[in-house]
Amino acid sequence: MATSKQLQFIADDAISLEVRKGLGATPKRLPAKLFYDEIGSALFEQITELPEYYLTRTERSILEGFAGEILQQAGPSLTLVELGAGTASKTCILIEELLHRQRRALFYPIDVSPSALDEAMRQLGRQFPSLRVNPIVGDYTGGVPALGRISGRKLVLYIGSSIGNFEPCEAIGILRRIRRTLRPDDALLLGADFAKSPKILLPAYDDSQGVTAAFNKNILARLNRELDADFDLDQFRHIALWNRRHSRMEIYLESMAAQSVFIPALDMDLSFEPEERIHTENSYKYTDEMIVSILRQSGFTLEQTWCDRKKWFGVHLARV
Ligand code: AVJ
Repeated sequence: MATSKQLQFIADDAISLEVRKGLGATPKRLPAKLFYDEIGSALFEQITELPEYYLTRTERSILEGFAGEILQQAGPSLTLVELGAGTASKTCILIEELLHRQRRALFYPIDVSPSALDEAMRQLGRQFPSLRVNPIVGDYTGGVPALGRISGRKLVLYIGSSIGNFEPCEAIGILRRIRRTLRPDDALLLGADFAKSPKILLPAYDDSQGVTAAFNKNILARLNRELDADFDLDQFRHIALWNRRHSRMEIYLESMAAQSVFIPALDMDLSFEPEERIHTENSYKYTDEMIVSILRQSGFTLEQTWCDRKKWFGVHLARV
């Protein structure tokens, strides 16, 4: 008979369930959102400053160049909402321009990370005294009903190319749920990375300093920290591939040997063959047609696109 001492506690929180499902599957996978613990978020910040990672700086330059046009197109008297705002570092560009056009403004940053929202509050409060910030802690992928209760014209920002981490059908689901909270005058501003040569894409996801490799491996380090697992990080290598058929970058962790790993919190034994991979991320790269298609299928119409001169990154304004 089992005594209470022999009964093990098996973790059953949301993360544990997803890890169990992903690492129990063939081929093995882990959800990309697991990247973003405190260490992973800091590593991502570092990625955005790498010479090879053009996305963040290209999107920022588009916002800097076209903030006036974007707000003009969105319409007068705007309230800003940002999905996955993080510390809202690129949003400042739009807020600054907005406060040239109207005396005061409201901003609803939405993010799963309370600490990121605190940081956004501090920064924005200091920089823009006439901005009222109402942070919302939560996951926007299931929709944010509270947005439906905001009065006045909204511009919903979904920038940063986060949409690229979702399968197109999931992206449509997310956009649909957002659309339900919008009225006819409201608009969506969607930032997405364009499909381009793998000569540009591959280094962006496999940089020479190894920051992206560290970002990817942090997911295993996190399982070691949080679930007491014994992944040997030196026995896995970071792999980035361009999948042309699906128009996406794919990120993997590849086992460098036959090895076994134990995850005590899940009471889970894993074995890896040499070169066996864990799929950790897809990053979809959109063509104009794909953008039009996901917007249309989620009930939006594309009104205008702004991009950089090389057409590496696009910022799209859509309406219900
Ligand atoms: C935060 C989803 C936009 O896909 O480019 C960066 C994450 N992964 N390097 C992206 C990421 C590897 C990033 N997004």
